[in-house]
Amino acid sequence: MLEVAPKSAAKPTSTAEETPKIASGGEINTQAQENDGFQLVIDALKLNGIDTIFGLPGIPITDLTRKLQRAGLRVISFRHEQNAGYAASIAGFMTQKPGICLTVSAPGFLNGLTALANATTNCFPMILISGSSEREIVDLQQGDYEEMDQLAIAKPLAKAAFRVLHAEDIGVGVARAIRAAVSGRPGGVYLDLPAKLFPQAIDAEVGRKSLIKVVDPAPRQIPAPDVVQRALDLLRHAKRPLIILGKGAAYAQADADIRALVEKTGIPYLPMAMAKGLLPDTHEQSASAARSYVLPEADVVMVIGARLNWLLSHGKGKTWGGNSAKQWGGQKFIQVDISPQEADSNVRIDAPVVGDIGSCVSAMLGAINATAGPWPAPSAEWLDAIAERKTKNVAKMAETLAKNPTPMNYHSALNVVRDIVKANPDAILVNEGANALDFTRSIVDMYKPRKRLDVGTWGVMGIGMGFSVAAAVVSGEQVIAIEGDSAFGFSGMECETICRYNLPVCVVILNNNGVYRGDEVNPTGGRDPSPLVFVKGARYEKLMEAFGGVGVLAMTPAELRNAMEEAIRSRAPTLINAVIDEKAGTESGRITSLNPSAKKKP
Ligand code: ADP
Ligand code: TZD
Repeated sequence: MLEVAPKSAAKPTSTAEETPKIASGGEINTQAQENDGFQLVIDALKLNGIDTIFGLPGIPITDLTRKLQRAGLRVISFRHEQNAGYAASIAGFMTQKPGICLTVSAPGFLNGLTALANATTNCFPMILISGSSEREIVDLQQGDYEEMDQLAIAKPLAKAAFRVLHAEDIGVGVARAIRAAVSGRPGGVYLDLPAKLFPQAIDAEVGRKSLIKVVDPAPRQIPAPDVVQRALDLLRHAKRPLIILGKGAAYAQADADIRALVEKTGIPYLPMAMAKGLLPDTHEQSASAARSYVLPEADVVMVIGARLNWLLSHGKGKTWGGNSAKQWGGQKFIQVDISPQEADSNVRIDAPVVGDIGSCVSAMLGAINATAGPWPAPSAEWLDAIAERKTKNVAKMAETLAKNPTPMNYHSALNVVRDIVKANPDAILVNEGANALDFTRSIVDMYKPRKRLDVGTWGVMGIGMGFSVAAAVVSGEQVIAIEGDSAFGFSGMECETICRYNLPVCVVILNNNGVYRGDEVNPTGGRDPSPLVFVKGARYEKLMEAFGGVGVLAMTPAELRNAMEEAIRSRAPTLINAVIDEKAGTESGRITSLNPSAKKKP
């Protein structure tokens, strides 16, 4: 865009061709005489096993993206930094390695910041690396191309924020960013790299010695035996025990031990949205289909890797059997979490177990196995009552799913998705929207851990295509993105990215012409449409076709099924515009009650 390179975009000391080559496999070249900031950043990342960067080039990091690619890293270049940021964050969730998002200064940085804040909120390990302007110009407010005090702005939204001013400190900066992102409760970290850092040349030997390969970036945190015993005593004497699994449990990758603990104790469990599939949703101990029964009825609840936040009604109130909105339901809680400050956030935690989930769950299993006699199975009365509700609700759902209305509704479309996911359990499901989210979560069973990626703690729209790209890049698996038409709009341009990298992503838009639904009208009769509706009959599928992918308009479940099967068979970038009834859907999906106007109603 700019003809003249601004001051801050200093020329590197070496041309692209002169850049020292890095040997593949995480090893750095030891032949170079001199190293510059570019090279040291690349070496520091590579040394720590970072092999993929999500970003968007421009001043002052354009050359960095080129050099990263030349050095053998995968650089996935997006159309908007927010989507690159979401991609990085979910790559972090899937791999336990910090996902890296690389942006330009000020506006690019700000575009990435939403994703960084979202990563911190969701406990996803991510590092936002942004080029920035020089301190002296920023501090004296002298004005520079895209000048901004980025470090100060990032700080309240990140778990940690660092700026590196000297090439000798790049190793330390990258190491600290990695440690901060993945140790303890994972989160988003900001790393500020001013333009002047990149061309700084230092002696190659000095540079190499300054780099740090982080040893044990996410140390195990082992709970004390008496803490484990206190939790097990409470659980053992429960009459109506319940286990809740959250996305922290999915993140921990302690899948076999978590399953063993659930099965050994025989306790019914509820998965939070992104913990679905940690045990298959079809597991007989899953209480998902009896959620509204088990929450108020349970007497002891063990929460593993989930916060008692709004998604769990803060552990109190009517959902939990309390008589009023804030009243405690009487349950006793065990909370397994890596953050020592999480306990008592909302209700009393009778037995906090602080540590990493892998260590905590294995310590519990060890203690159970070391105890004489079998674990007392939960009472038949409790299990039968749950089974009865489950059977009733599953039958009711089956009846609804079997209907075949014209036009399609959420249920008839998602009945197809449910079958396709069942037949392809390794596929990764990305999901956003309001009704499109709630119905997919409850209708589509997941069979394997970390296969469901969604809007998370903030219920944020816009994660769709960024998550899809990252999921496909990181895993190589088929991705199925189930999107509300509004939700899709936040990141839809990344269809080009999906096509450019030829990723096996099948996007299904549940298109009801608007936000929540599509039948609202302007009450004044004026010329503008309602703020909640979009162009009727929009042909979203043409967006994928525009970039060489496959677009399908699906009006019936049979057309949707054929198109999804073909997308999975071909692994071609595909967008299916699944047209559903514009009257289908309720305002805000299942969280209508959070609308201020809804609250006013008697
Ligand atoms: P959900 O949205 O599924 O309910 P949350 O994001 O609210 O889950 O909670 C996740 C919790 O998991 C956080 O409190 C976080 O500290 C915790 N956590 C994340 N990773 C680990 C880990 N490896 N070991 C223990 N706790 C973890
Ligand atoms: N902006 C952001 C970043 N996040 C949000 N959650 C919202 C706005 C508000 N919002 C929701 O909570 S859901 C939603 C919006 C705009 C879209 C719902 O419409 P949809 O899905 O078409 O995506 P359904 O299936 O029609 O409900």
